Amino acid sequence: MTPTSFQPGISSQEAMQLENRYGAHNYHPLPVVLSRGEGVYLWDPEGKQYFDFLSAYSAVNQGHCHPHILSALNEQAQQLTLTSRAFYNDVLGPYERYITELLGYDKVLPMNTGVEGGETALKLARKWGYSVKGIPENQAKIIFVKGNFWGRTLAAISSSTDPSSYAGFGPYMPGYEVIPYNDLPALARALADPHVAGFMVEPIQGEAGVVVPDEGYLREAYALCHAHKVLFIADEVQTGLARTGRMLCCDHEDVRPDILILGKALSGGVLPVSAVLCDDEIMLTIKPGEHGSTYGGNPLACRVAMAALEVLVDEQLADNAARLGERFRARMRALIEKRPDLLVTVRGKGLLNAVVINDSPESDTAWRICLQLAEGGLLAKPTHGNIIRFAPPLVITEAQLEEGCDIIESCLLEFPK
Ligand code: IF1
Repeated sequence: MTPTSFQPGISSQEAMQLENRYGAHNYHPLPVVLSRGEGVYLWDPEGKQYFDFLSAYSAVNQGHCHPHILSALNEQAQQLTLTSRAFYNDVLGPYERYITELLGYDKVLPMNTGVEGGETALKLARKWGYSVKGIPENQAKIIFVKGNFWGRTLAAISSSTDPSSYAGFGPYMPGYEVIPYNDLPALARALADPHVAGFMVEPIQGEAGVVVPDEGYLREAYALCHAHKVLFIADEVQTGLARTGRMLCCDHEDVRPDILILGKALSGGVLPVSAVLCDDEIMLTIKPGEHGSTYGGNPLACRVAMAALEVLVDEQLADNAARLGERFRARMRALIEKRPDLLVTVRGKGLLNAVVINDSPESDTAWRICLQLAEGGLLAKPTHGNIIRFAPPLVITEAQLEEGCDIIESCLLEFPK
C-alpha cells in the first residue's frame, strides 16, 4: 500500500484522530495538539497560544527552538550527523572536553536517552564494584529509594515502587534493594551490606511529585556512601542543568556525585542526548567493546549539547530559575490561602515546582484542573491524581511568569471543589 506522505497544516482534530488510529496507546495526553514552539510559548494548529509550564518534563529548559541551539543543529546537519564509534570524529572530543571541564569530571560516556544514562551508570557501578571494591562476581547490589523514576526499560522498572511502571512486566532485575527516600537510618542499614556497589537517587524526585528531601539529606547520604565505599549516583536527568536554581541540584548541598547522569535539557529539547560523567577510577572499568550505542556521541548530538550548555551558562538560567522560582512559590502560597479547600501546598526548588491538590491520588481533580488551565492558555500535567507539576522553560521572564501565575490563579480561584 502506498503510505500517505506528510502534509503540513493538519487540524487538531485530525492530528488526534491519526494518533489514536495509528499510534500505540501508551500515553493519555491532554486533548491539546501542538504545532509550533518558541521560548516559553506553544501554539496549536488553529493558532491558540499557550504558556508551556511542563517544558517536556524539563527537557526544554532553554525554551522551545532556541536559536543558538538550532543554528548549531543546522550547521552540523549539513556537515556530518553520524559516524558510529567505529571511527573518531572531529566533534566528540571537543564536546567531551567542554562538558567535563564545565562540570568537573575526568570523563564522560555519551548516550542518548535518560534511561540509557541510568543503565550505563549501573553498569559502571557494578563493574567498579567487582574490579575495584572486590565484590564477588554477580553479587553486586544497588540501592534505590521508594518513589524513584528513571525510565521505562526492564532494569529501570525493576527498581520502581509504582505499579503503573512495573506491573505486568516481570520478572525483574536482581541485585536491587529499595529503601525509603529521605531516610538516612534506612540508608545506613542498607549500606552495611559489603556487596553494595552504588546508591542511585534523584536529588528531588520528579515523577513522584516533586518530592524535596530534608535539607542535608543528600550531604549525609553522600557521606554514608563514602564511609561504606559505595558510589553515590545522582540521577539529574530532570533536576539537572539549571532547573532547580543551580547547574546541578546536588550543588545546593555541595555534593559531587561519584556518577552523574544527565539527559533531557542536555539537548534543549532538540534531540535525545544523555551523558554519564565520573572520574577515571570508575569510568575506565569499562573496556573497549564492553558498552556503547549506535548514536551515542554522534557529531550532531555533540554540537547540539554544547550549544544547549552554552545557553544555560551565557543566559544565566540557573540564577533566573532560582529568582523566579521564589516568586512562583510566593504566588502559589498566596493562592493556597484563598483556596485551602482545593489546594494543600506548593513545593519545589528553582523552577521545578508542584502544587498538591486537596483530593485523593485516585481522583481526577488535578486532570480536570489541567484541562481548565489549558482552556486558559497554560499547559501543565498532573503527576499522580492530586499533584500538578509546574515547570516552565528557564528562559521565562518575570512578566511572563506573573502572567502565567495570573492564569493559574484565575483558574484555581473559580475552580469548583
Ligand atoms: C515518560 C515521568 C518525568 C526522569 C528521570 C530518567 C528518566 C526520566 C529523573 C528517563 C524521564 C520522563 C519519561 C517520560 C515522562 C517523564 C517523566 F513522568 F515519566 F516520570 F519527567 F517525571 N530519570 N522522565 O524523569 O529519561 O529515558 O525518558 O529520556 O516515560 O512518560 P528518558
